[in-house]
Amino acid sequence: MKLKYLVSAMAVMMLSSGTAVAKSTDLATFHADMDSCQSCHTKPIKVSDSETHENAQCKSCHGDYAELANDKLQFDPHASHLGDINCTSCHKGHEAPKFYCNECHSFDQKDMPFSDAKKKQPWDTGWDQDKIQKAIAAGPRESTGVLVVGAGSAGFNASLTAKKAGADVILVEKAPFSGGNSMISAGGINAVGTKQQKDHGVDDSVEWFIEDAMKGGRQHNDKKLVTILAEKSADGVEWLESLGANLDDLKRSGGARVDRTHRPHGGKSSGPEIIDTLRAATKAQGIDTRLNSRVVKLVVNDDNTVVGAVVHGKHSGYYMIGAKSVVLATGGYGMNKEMIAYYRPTMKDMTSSNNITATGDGVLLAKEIGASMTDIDWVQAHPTVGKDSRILISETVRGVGAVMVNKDGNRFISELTTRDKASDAILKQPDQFAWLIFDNQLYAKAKMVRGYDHLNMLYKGDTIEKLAEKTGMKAADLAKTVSDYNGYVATGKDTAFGRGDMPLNMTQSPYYAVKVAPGIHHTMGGVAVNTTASVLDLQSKPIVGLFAAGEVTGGLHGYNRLGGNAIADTVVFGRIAGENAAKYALDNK
Ligand code: MEZ
Repeated sequence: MKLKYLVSAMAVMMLSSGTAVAKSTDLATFHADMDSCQSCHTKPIKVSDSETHENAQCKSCHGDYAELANDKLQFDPHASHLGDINCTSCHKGHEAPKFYCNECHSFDQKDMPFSDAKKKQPWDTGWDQDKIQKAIAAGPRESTGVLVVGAGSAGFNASLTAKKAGADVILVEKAPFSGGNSMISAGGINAVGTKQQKDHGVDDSVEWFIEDAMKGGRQHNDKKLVTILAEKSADGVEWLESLGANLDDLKRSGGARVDRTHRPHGGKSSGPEIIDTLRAATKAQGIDTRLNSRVVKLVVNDDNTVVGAVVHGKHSGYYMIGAKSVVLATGGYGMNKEMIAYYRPTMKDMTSSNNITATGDGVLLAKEIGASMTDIDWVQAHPTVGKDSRILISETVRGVGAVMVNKDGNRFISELTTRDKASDAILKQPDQFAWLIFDNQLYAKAKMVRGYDHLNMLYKGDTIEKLAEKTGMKAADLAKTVSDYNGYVATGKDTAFGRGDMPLNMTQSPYYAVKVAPGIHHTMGGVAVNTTASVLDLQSKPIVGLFAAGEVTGGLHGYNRLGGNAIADTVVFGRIAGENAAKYALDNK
């Protein structure tokens, strides 16, 4: 019997009878009972913060995720959109397991092995100032050219670029898995002048890209940053493709006048595609990537030049890494309730579509050493987060053709307007929610919709009347909405709300609806940066040795970000930050 089957059989035995292996309340005790500490650990025991050896051991005995996939389960955590992450992210050796899926979903996961294990205090609650000061006083335990903080798309792109430029790189990530918010992004990456646009006959220009982003941001964006984003966006797509990502499909996002959001073919979500690619490239480049490693302080010398950071590692404790330059790629603060309550109190009770990692650490770290902030209180609500959930219903669904109606079944705005306007409009509807409705054509075309179906988020009817019945919409109103909309598709002109792109009519049964409401999605404000991705101080001068990219920064998106510009930001400015951080490190060796 293969070990993987043996173990699941044991887990079932434990759960059903409480016999045989019942005394093992955690994974470590269980393995020690079976064999010895060496079934997981090296001898002598030395656990790296990434728990690399332990995870290799898990996979060598139990198989990799593909082998563990179990299609008999309603929800299979081993075949998730998080990709190939550490087993110990969820199956903690000496602690109670943590079912990370439930940070966003609410799966009824009863049969997780060792779920009765006693909870140990999580390793990274609170920052111990004494230990931070001791680590600084002890001096760097090791040194590198570039230290990148945060392993989402911006951090991976910065690391790969810095390494390519010839610098030594260490990439640290506080979570037990990499990917950040980028990993759960579903929409895609905006770019102008790509081969894909040419192949699809899309006429676009850098000027249009800039105008759309500025209009979306209500002209509050830093135009110099927007111009760089537009000019370098096609390069960004080519770079991801050169690393192995597929971005063949195109769709239109809200606020864009043409199709410029690049996505993987076959309707796959863009985040997992991009992050899996970047993870693999980082590994192939041998970049020292450390999980469970939280940066708790930026270290500066007397003239406020950044000379490294103090890291709190899960197993290695507090230590200082000396670095010629540091790149902050820590993401936004959309999951930090206190920061939301402070900067944007009107949104404090709103759900958030963000990954649990988006806690604003970079803002706090940079502020502490005198960085300036831009637009820090500007927070975007995405109009279509699953009502009463944290699951984003991607803008792609509207881009591919879904129609948005209120609780009675009436349209109230163009589905492709910008997010700020769509969110405001929903909040003015009765009961402050909306339905996205679509038919079987869209279901077949947009693969992600099958994911929502799998999560039981969709209402379904064989006819429009049946759909109205299931959702409580007014049948006559909904029927008129659908009939009017089909008329607009036929004539190519939405005379009601001026929607620009209507790729599908709604004629093919079954019909579907998903209930949505606005949720926190992107924090537009953050650390102030210039065009070289240098972080600026309160006098708007660069803080020497400190760079930043992605959602931790402010200025690029103005008051409201357009869909598809966040991933573009992480790639374009991640690469710029990596390049300049490497240059600085190599020039100051
Ligand atoms: O850029 C985004 O945030 C995006 C495209 C999100 C989405 O609706 O899928």
